[in-house]
Amino acid sequence: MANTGLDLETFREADYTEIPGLTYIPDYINADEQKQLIDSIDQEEWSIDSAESQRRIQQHGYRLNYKNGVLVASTYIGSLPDWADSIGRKLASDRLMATVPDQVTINEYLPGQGVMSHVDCVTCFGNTIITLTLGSSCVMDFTQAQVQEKASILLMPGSILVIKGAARYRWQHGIAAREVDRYEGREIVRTRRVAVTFREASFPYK
Ligand SMILES: O=C(O)CCC(=O)C(=O)O
Repeated sequence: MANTGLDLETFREADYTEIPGLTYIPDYINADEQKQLIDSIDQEEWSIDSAESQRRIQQHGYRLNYKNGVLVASTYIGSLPDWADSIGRKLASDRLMATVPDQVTINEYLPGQGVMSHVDCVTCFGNTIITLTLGSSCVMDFTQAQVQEKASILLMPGSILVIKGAARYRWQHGIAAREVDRYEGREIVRTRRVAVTFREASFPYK
């Protein structure tokens, strides 16, 4: 994929100022590419995340193994699929990520599914986490327990969310398990969402 020549200044202004380090970029991937990406993703093997959530996931690059929520091992499982590598290169050439990401986790959310509030593993991933939304929109919630603050952001299909700095390390992010989101007075019915999260695996877990 070509460098989109993003005007990063524009997006810096569009940062969610209440959460330093969070940048939302709509329409990063166009509708045709989104469809092609979902087709490519569905050709790969899915596995079940955990007995409780039953969410389907894929991991590429490195497979992270968790036991009771704690990272116990990371295994190199090969280079990223071409489509993921191509988006990863675009993220790096758009200067959204310092290096080309080498770990990709894909989460499938059917209506009613979500993900618990969490901070992405600090020791196993680099400073920047980028999540691409395909399929359905959804509302992601950011919470900061110490100051009891909460902010929600609507993620539209084709958008990316860049999470770094305080947004990465001080705030937790999660998605409520529900079928309809309420956002700025509107009700938005969820359909199937496929979220592709790009990360840099970091030593010693490489
Ligand atoms: O669904 C998303 O956009 C984010 C997924 C996520 O937080 C994770 O895989 O750790």
